[in-house]
Amino acid sequence: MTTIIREIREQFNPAKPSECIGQVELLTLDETKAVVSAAQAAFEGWKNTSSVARGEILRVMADLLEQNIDKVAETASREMGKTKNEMIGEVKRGASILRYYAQEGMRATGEVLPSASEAKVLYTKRVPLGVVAAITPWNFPVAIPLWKIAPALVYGNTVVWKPSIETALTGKLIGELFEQAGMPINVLNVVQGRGSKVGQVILEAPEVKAITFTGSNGVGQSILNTAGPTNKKIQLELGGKNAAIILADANLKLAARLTIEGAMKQTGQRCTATSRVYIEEAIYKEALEHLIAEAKKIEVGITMGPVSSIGQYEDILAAIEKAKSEGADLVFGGGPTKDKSEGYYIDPTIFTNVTHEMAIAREEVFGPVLAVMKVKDYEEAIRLSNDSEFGLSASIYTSNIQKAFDFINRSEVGLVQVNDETGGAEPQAPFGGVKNSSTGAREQGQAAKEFFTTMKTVTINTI
Ligand code: UN1
Repeated sequence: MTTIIREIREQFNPAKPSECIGQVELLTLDETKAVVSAAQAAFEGWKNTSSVARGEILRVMADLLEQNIDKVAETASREMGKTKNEMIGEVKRGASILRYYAQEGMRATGEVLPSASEAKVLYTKRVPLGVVAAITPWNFPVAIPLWKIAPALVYGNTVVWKPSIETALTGKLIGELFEQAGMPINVLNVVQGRGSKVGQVILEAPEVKAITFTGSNGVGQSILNTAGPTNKKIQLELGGKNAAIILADANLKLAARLTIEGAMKQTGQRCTATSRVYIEEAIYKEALEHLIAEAKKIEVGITMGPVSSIGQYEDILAAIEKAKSEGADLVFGGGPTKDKSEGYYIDPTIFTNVTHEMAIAREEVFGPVLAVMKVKDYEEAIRLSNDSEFGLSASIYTSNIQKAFDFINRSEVGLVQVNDETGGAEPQAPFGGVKNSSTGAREQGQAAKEFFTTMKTVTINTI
């Protein structure tokens, strides 16, 4: 008899750090290897299940998720700090992602092409890859896993999913709901543990054919270093330093509301968060007043949750201190809302007089912090907004159609917004960035097919 000793991890509530909300057992390295092998063994059967039947399980899962919306939202909210309302919105988004990919099981998997020879039938057929690893972050503990897992499964892959250890309880719950939905054994496998331990085993496993990851640039780079040379397919969604431009002809109230929502929703912990705003000097003063008025409406602890962990809390406060020491002017917020023993709350924070030499204009903060810059005109704004190592999302607020189209053409990002906030994503639309924000094929929509399948080109000679 072998006794397996697993590490137990306790999860704490960032809104009340002394409150333990549950425990999770972390898998050993040997168990992780066994899970990957089991996923490989399950592949043949899953691949040979019709895509319509695979999609049907996703549809049942969507219903189950909605039936359990309160429990899932409550667990995730207590685990990573997002407000219950924000979390309910995310669970609904998760259900709609599942429904979109459930339907995908009924859509075309290839195309018939003309051949140079009349006697030949030529067509393409999408086929699954095998075992796919999904490594997901804590900031969207339901939606991001589902927008990776659902397409991976419907296209016929088996999945090894490692949720962030920070949201392990939410991951466990999602795994249990998939089981209830009728997912066959070992088709979707939840591996609980640290990236540096079980994550490494997954990256190195020869059975794993593709890795989809959302998280930090540092971890993304180490995934490329480990798995890149072994010819695994890799999809990385990394950081952002998303800019908004407010022109003199914009609807200033709308621009200010959406810029603050973009910056502060989910306490700024989104890779799509607005973190820089360039305002034309003609309306600078007025626009700044609107921004501050919008920030004042936020009630920390009610409409804005705490940041997710003590690590996040310290990193964000350090970024605020650095901005002050580099000479930016603090015009709103700028510190903890209360003592950290009462929750990791940070005030919505706005800096002005920011320059591109400062870290606050260049580095991702992943917290409720907005850097404001005054620009002479649109040309200066577009030049500065493109002056970034990142290229995920960018917004322009204007009523000038020429400038809007010019921005669509020249903005170096994957997601362009006109009179809308930098964040947000709909299941049917491709999601991803350029520069250091993304690697590999786009996520979501029909674009997901590119990553989660490969193609066979079939020629039939009918003579
Ligand atoms: C959104 O803005 O609603 O990790 C989605 C992130 C992104 C997803 C953002 N990959 O924040």
